Amino acid sequence: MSATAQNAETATGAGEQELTDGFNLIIDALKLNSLDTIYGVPGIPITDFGRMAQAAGIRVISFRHEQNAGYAASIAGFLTKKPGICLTVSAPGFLNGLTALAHATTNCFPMILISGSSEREIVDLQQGDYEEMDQLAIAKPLCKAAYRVLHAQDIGIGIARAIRSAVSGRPGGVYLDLPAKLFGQVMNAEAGRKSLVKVIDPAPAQIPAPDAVKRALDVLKSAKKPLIILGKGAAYAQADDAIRSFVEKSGVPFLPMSMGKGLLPDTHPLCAGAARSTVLKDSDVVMLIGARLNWLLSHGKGKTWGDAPKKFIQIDIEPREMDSNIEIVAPVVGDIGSCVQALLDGMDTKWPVPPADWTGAVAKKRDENIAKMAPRLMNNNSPMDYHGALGVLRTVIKERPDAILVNEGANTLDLARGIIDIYQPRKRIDVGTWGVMGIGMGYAIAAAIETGKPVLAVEGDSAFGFSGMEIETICRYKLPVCIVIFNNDGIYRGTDVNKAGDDPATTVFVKGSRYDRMMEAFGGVGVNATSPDELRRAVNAAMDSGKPTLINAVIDPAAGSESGRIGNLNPQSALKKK
Ligand code: OXT
Ligand code: ADP
Ligand code: MG
Repeated sequence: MSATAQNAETATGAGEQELTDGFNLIIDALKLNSLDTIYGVPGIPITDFGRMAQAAGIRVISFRHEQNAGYAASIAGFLTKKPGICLTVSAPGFLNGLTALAHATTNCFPMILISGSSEREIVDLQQGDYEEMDQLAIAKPLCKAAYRVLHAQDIGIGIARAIRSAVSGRPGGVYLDLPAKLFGQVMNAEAGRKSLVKVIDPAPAQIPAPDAVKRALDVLKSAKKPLIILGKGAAYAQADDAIRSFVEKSGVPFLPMSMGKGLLPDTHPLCAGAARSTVLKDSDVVMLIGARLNWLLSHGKGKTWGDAPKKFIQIDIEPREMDSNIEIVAPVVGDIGSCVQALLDGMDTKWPVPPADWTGAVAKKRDENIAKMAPRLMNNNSPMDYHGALGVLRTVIKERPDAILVNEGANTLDLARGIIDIYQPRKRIDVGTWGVMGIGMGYAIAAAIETGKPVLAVEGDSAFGFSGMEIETICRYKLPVCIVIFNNDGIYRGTDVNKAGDDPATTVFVKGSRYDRMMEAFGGVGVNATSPDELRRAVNAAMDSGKPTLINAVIDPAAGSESGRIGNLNPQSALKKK
């Protein structure tokens, strides 16, 4: 039964017209568009809305902080290609959700932040309403689109616009402002039903121009040392079979970006993940599929890319992405599914495999790097180092390739990215384009809710702190999430000393903290693991049982390096006192 019909039973008396209101119309509009999960934090003016949505069959996941609910919504968008919905109260709740909305936009994830707000008349005259703030104006520069609905009859259109804006073209974050008064506005139920919009074909296929496809194939065919880079846009596109066929048919080595891992398994013979520096430097033609030439790819220039001339082919839905950093000789604008299919269709049966000296050199470098790493992953040191602990987790994922890996931290992130092989698409989710700390628990919750698969969250102790309170949410909803905290007593390392006074150094935490005990406070399983063997036993038990578990993995405080693998980005003062 629709929420409107349910409500109508109470609103209709003999001879009265059937009525609906803002609450019910929003719920009906979401359901009509199969938006069946909301991540949020209740409070004025949306408390009753959350209750009513839950009663109407929408899954409403209540968090402890809006930022985490927002990150959950953002990754739900990435995993499902439907906009993730985050619901917040006005001003402070809205602002807490805004970081995640900006994050979704930056990462090209579809998300809608729906926030209650104060009354326009009072806000615009700045008369000091409860939680007064001009939220629409603040959200606008941080998202793809922002809308406000003032009248109940516009709710259907408002939500339709928000959905279409979030998922069409380059996906992103959308803000929807719903002033408190809107929720209670009453209107005729039949007119209300008619005002709702089911969005038809919200993300229409964008077919690439045949000329552009031919140009791209010609450039690729001419290459002596070709490389394909698969980014998180390729993972988002859910064109998994076409992408795999294209890579295999072309015979070109591929380099997955962090969240592009698993589109083809990291163990695939064409995977060049373990020969990253070599392929970036030595390749002559690079085809980017759903990856931007931003800082993560050194903007396509500089010593990372070597001195030899290089040609770039780029496949992206956003035309303005082309030439953003350097010249793209073969831009292919369209959705990745359509583009890759067109490329496949355009490859004749006699497509030449790349020269064997190139593919052989890539494979040799990759195998050398993997062999060099292998013994380090097998150590059983206590306290653990990153390699010993990650060697264990690598096996856990190998044995459970459908589990989702959430990963944040600095060393914990950078080393896990290289060491833990991923075997299926969209199974690794992490800090993304901003390298942001705090996505951990929100991502873990949404991954479990949206996919029903077990989740392994590998967290630096600092990273975990940004969203740690949500372990209560994980226990409350009984989610199959196993959190492993790489506890090295601090940010990057736990060894810094403040020589100027009694305060601790800026990068260190309480030594020997027992994060596992936090989990026990909420009825979850907490384990303190001091060796790889203990870690293996604890993670396997958690993944097998599906019980919410937090493992405090004790890591040598001296094991990490400043900022992990991006220490080069830290500015240094020439005047700093030693
Ligand atoms: O080819 P070469 O020889 O170069 O070798 C490469 C690969 O070929 C090889 N490789 C392999 N070898 C063998 N086997 C296998 N399987 C294999 N796979 C790969 O390994 C090397 C490296 O490969 P990789 O990683 O692919 O290559 P590289 O060169 O590193 O790639 C470059 C990048 C840029 C693409 C990559 O480094 C990358 O993706 N980096 C992302 C980095 C990032 O986003 N970091 C997070 C931000 S750091 C910092 O900002 C932090 N803060 C500040 C802060 C943030 N971020 N947010 C907020 C809201 N507030 C504050 C904080 C607070 S981090 C942080 C907390 C840190 O402390 P924690 O306690 O949480 O964590 P710990 O550090 O553990 O203590
Ligand atoms: P990574 O960080 O993995 O390198 P980026 O976030 O930089 O990936 O790039 C993702 C790119 O994918 C963006 O430029 C975005 O426009 C593009 N994109 C996202 N979805 C699609 C799609 N369905 N079709 C084509 N391009 C897409
Ligand atoms: Mg740490």
